[in-house]
Amino acid sequence: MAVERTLAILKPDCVRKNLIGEVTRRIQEAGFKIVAMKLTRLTQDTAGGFYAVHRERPFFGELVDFMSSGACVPIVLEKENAVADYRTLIGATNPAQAAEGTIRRLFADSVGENIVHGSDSTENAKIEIAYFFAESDIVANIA
Ligand code: ABT
Ligand code: MG
Repeated sequence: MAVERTLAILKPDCVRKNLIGEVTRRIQEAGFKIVAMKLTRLTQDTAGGFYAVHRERPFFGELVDFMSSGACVPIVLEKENAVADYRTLIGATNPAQAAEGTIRRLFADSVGENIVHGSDSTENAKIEIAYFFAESDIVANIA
């Protein structure tokens, strides 16, 4: 299997609940290597740009309000099969339907406030990583 990168975001609800450490620990224990990470706050514009594919959906306004409501933590993760394995680790979009033991099942309140983001394909991972990080921000080959 190929080594891939994926974009995780610890969303504003994760930061507000003081779960940055807890969620990051679970990600690392699952074998993902952190190769870039920062604390930032999205604006309505940058949150809307990130979720542009959902622009026409009825929940878009709430999604943008939520994602710009506080700080978040974008993280670039590296691992074999990272995109699919990270989606498995976080669980389904709706925490009520997420598998037992997944990050969303454990910590998320609702489909709209679901603790973490994960890229859904390697193509989107590349686009999403570039949305937050320059290639020079990514620390490759750390032990
Ligand atoms: P993200 O990792 O945030 O992209 O979530 P995921 O890929 O699991 O699910 P998608 B479909 O991409 O949802 C994007 C965000 O929109 C919210 N949402 C989605 C709703 O609020 N209501 C809905 O009916 C659906 C389908 C959930 C996601 N994020 N947040 N925050
Ligand atoms: Mg998505």
